[in-house]
Amino acid sequence: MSFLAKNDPEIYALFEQELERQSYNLEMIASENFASNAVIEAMGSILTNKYAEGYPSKRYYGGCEVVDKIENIAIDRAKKLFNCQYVNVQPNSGSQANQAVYQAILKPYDKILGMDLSHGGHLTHGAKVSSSGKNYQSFFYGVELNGRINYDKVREIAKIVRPQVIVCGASAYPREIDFKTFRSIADEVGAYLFADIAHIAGLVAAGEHQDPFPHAHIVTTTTHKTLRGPRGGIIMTNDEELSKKINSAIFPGIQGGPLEHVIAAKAVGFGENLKPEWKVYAKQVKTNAKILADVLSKDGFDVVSGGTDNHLILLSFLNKEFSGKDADHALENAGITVNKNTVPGENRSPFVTSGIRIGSAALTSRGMRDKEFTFIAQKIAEALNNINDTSIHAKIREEVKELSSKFIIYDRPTY
Ligand code: DSN
Repeated sequence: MSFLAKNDPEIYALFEQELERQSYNLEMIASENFASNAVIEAMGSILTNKYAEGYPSKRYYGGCEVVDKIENIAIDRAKKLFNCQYVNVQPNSGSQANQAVYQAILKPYDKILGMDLSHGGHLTHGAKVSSSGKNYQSFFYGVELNGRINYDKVREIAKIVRPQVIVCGASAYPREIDFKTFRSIADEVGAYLFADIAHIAGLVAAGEHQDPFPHAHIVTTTTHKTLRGPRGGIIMTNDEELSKKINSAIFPGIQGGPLEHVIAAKAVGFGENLKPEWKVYAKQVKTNAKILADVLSKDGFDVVSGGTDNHLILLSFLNKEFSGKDADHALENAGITVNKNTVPGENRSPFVTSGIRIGSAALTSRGMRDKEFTFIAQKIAEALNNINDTSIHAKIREEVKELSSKFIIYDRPTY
């Protein structure tokens, strides 16, 4: 019997419920994935006991000789993976990584130009409700009605705003990000280029997406999305002066003791990303997303931008009677987990929306390929074409369970 089962049956029972949910539903939230047992083991480890404020060889506590080695391995692996010189692996999340970047390079009320949240950007790219929009003046570019960034328009806006930093990278953008063009815009207005590659990092690491280096001055990513590591963030740069400012911004700027157990798990995750199999995985993630786009557009659904270059697709229901919220709910009943999302030309509130975002990374980790993704796309279409028919949703839920049971990811409890 596990320690958890013995010591805390109440929490253990909920872990069992969550394992069941993750095992028998189809997880298609584009920012989620399934970390390996090795990553999970590293995260749930004795390293949680250690205080290590500071950086390797420059700590404020004794007894850091082992965590120093682990943190250095995480740093070295990330450097190799993303082809850069300086990495901070301590950010507890992507949001904290981004907050530290701003703290490193901006003064209060400096100007940020980022992608509008409702066009696929992120809260931390200047949204008014986030500290990035409260501590700094934020301005936005977006996508055209065709769902794509118009780089000429970004240039026009940048020339008017004259920001200190331009943020590129998105949470709900199905197309390749052109870092080179972004850098030319940043250079024209004398701004830093900051690339947040949280969503696409696993593809970048595999050479399946344009590399943000050498174009971006600073790059951040989370480690748990397409990278499939533990929940957390990292910050990268090739500029030594910037790296010093970033390190001070993380500690003592906004964080205290680093989560060395998570840093160990980041190292394990990066180790997996460096293996040749990773390239096969990332390629299949893209293939699977394309299958979703193809099947659903053939079925009459409006796939934003006409397809995808990465791990996600956006469906727009502006031409349908139902909303993103309705679609999210119907698919949830059918055992398929997605999230509602705003779409270009949005005319509903962010709580309702006219679209959904669907990702392929998590199910690809379970080993699902072309045949399964074709089937899943057909089931998504069937559920949406019968948006109010709960008996059809219940039937699909059974079919989803049957498929899922053939691709069990955690064959033994990992908690
Ligand atoms: N919340 C994440 C996403 O779903 O894209 C971004 O931080």
